[in-house]
Amino acid sequence: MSVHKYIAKVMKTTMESTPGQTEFYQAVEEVLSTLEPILKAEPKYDQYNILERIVIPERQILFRVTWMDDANKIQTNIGYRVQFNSAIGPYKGGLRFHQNVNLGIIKFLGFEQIFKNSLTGLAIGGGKGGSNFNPKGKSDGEIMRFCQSFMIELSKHIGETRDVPAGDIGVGGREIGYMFGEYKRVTGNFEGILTGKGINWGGSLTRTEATGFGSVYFAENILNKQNDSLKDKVATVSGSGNVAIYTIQKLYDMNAKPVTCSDSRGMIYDKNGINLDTLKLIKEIQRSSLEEYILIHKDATYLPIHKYPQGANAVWAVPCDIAFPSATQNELNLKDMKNLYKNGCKLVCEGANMPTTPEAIEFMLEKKMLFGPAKAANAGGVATSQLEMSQNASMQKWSFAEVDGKLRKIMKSIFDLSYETSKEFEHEGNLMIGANIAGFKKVADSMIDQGAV
Ligand code: NDP
Ligand code: 2IT
Repeated sequence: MSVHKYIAKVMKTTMESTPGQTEFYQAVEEVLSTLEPILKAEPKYDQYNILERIVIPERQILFRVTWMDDANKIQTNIGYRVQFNSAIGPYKGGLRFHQNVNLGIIKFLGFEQIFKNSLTGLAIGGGKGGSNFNPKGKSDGEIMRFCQSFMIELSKHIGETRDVPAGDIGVGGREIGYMFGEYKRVTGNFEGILTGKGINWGGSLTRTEATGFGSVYFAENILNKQNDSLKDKVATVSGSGNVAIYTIQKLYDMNAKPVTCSDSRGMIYDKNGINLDTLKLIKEIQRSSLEEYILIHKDATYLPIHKYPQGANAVWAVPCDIAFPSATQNELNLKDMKNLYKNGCKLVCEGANMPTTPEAIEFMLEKKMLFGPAKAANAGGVATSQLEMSQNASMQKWSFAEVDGKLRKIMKSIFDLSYETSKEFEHEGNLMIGANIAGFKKVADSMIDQGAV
């Protein structure tokens, strides 16, 4: 069978056997379509049915989460943990709490995580979980009771050498704390079963900053290869959560100027550069809307989402040298990419998972814009999670500088591996192809080594 037909066959079976999982199909299609060069070179992957196997999770757990709200009413949500692939290590990947979470979204994230984790060079398999719980407007007590109920079930399925969840959208230090506490209460064990823990109870320095910092280090590697750097570059950033905030912070360290950020309600443009202290105050401490930013910074503008130009994201209409989509999936479409290109943007570096639509990626590559794909560019978060696991297992505590230094090295090695692989398979500089093939190869070869699993 030709490689093209092999991929089409696996795509078709996936869609027929798991109906309605749109985001999952998008993630699978993106990976499989970039594997053509290695599938052609190495017939063993077809022979061992690797594609058929790799698109099916080893296990998926779906459970009811009931909790009591502040009005003493019982509320119900759905909890998920998809343990996708453990060929190279225990399942590892975040938990997302957001109202639009469904099985297809968790599967897309879990599938991406397999290749991302492999790229880090560390021994971590791929998994993801979460719930359709909407944290917005919930009291601290409600968040805690939800997290406790979620963990009562999740605790049966995780473990230091089995599955180690972490944060993602809607899950940060507070939620990890409540879940960790409940795990300890249920099992009686103080174990490193989650990453992103508090510094006083097993967390690693730099984990909070890692995804954003890593994404900026990755962009710097891309630019260095072009004999360029981030110095004096204007950057647009979307999102204002964990990834966006520390992307903005590191951009300042690198002497670049981030001029936008956004949340689910609107976006800020500040031509003077986003004020990091104000951003942290609004989002990390007050947990409120970005609209408050303009009360303090009169030069900045706020555009609510209902005033965005139709079919486009206003963040990507702001002229920039580099764009860092760091909010959510499919937040940068073809129209947005055309805006970026028209305004002279040279590089798109993905902090979020699958933020760029397939049509936008195609246009960007056609126009020879530079591209840092999510699986490589945002891998600093999970890589630092593994450094947290490593410190827990060896009962050590490393300094901020030590962890940051390791993160920087890991991002460089991910860049080098993706670049070298793109070259080896005759698509020099196409980091999407390089990252997907390099990530796939290690996992697929390990699956072959381990037999019919
Ligand atoms: P947070 O919950 O901390 O922040 C998410 C941000 O994106 C918030 O500003 C939120 O707005 C905004 N947002 C979320 N959903 C939407 C939406 N549908 N439309 C518009 N804005 C939206 O999450 P993270 O920063 O951790 O995650 C951001 C992205 O990065 C996700 O794609 C995640 O999978 C990815 N990622 C995260 C890693 C991590 O370590 N945390 C590691 C690698 C990737 P609001 O404030 O209004 O809620
Ligand atoms: O998408 C991701 O890589 C994450 N949300 C982080 C996962 C982790 O285990 O740190």
